[in-house]
Amino acid sequence: TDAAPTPRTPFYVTTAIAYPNGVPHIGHAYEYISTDAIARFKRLDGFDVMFLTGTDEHGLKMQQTATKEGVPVVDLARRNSDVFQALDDTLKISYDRFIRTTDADHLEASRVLWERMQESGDIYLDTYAGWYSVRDEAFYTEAETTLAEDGSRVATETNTPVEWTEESTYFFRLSAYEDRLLELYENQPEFIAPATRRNEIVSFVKGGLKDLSISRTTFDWGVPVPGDPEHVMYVWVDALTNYLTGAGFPDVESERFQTFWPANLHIIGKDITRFHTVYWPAFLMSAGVELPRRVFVHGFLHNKGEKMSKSVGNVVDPVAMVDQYGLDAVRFFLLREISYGQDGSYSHESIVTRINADLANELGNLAQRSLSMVNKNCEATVPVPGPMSADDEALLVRADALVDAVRTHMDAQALHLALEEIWSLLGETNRYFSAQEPWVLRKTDPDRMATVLYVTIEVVRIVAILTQPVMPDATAKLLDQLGQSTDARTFADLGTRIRPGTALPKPAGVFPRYVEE
Ligand code: ME8
Repeated sequence: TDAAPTPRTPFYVTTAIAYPNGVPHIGHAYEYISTDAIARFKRLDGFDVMFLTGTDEHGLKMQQTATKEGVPVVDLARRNSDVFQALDDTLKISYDRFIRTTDADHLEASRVLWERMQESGDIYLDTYAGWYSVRDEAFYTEAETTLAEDGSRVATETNTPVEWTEESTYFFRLSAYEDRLLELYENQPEFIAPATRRNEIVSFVKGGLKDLSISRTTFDWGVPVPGDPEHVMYVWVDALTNYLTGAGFPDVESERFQTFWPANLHIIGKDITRFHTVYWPAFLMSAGVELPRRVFVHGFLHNKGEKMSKSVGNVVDPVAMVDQYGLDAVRFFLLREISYGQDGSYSHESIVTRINADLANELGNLAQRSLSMVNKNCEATVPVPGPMSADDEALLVRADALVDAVRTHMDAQALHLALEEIWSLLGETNRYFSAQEPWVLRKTDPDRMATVLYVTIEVVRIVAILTQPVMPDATAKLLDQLGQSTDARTFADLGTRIRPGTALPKPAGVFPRYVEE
């Protein structure tokens, strides 16, 4: 009888859900690409991955944009949500579900979460009087605002306009969670990463927490408050709940919830750290739901170092970027160039440099040169290697150690270091290839040439397998050219060597140089 297959370890990863009040920009694309690389990496590493992304459709910002555009808010949400989903498809984002907060199961999840917080005695009715930024969908105390020169008031941190708001709302007893939150940051230091973000949040919470207004009565575009439909939930309450909806909440007995909750990783941008690392764990503690394991905060992308803004006119359309440079190049550039967790900058020049130096030269050339030599001189099959020299052995030992090094970086969300590690091996392999001069060996020692080519294409195979999460298309082509069937491309396949005698198709360049028009 067959042994029962070992169950794969689940891994639940999410992106923030974007406001579809406009179309996506490159910052959104960056978040989706980076999270997708993490999800793909985990799948190739044998995990049972669930990857959730989507759109955050309620709230005043959506309502006001719709009014300004003269369209019903449901239509605005649908139209732009579709654009976000189309972007995901263009970027080959391998999500398992694209959630919309107007989905029926999400309304149900939000209702139940609210009821559970209410049952805990953490929700009470009062009057909110304070400042509100529609752009940030956030409440600010007067101390968190500044008077601008023209006499208008803005949120100091985000420089967005705030308006005075006074209405009857429900409050969440956030102040009661101060100690428990600090305990969480203390006992589970990996809950917030990078550490700089963690430190910021710890000092914010130590500064004292005020109860949070969690409903609105002056507009109705939101999830109705259970038992009091004059109120809609504050958009962040229902937005954060999307992560639970994706796991099947409120059906906590379901296989999905049992498998995937708590989420392993929430990926978010730096402007929404407080919502995810203060409000969200407090809501879950109140509702008696287990907390996610980790929130990783990525930085902001700047165009040539300048903040993107519609008024400056430097908002880059990610689809145009993909049209210009190609998808794999854009994905590679963003993940290799920017230290994940810090702000980063992009420019035409820096993208072209990465394409030509890292992709076309270091990887493309090496693959093309070694594979064409195999094609011409080894009857287009993987050659049989002879005895290994010390150089051969050293290179293969290093290549075999790569997966562990890369995994360590990926588990810390150091995506840039994972790629740096891979490219450092490529540098070494290029030096090996030049030093061994297989094109000379072709005449002087064909057996030795066969060994050098074998070692080189074996390293290219290892690199291609490990780079799939970042460049799914180009690596698929490369693995085709290496004669690797589609079921021999996981990290488990790094444990065996490329098989001599494997027939190889005629190679063709996979990483073209970028040539200026
Ligand atoms: O905040 N660079 O939606 P959003 C990098 N609906 N990332 C950026 C960026 C930039 N220039 N600008 C924005 C929201 N982002 C909420 C989220 S989650 C329960 C609700 C990131 O459309 C931003 O930090 O304003 C966030 O992670 C994501 O894009 C969506 O931003």
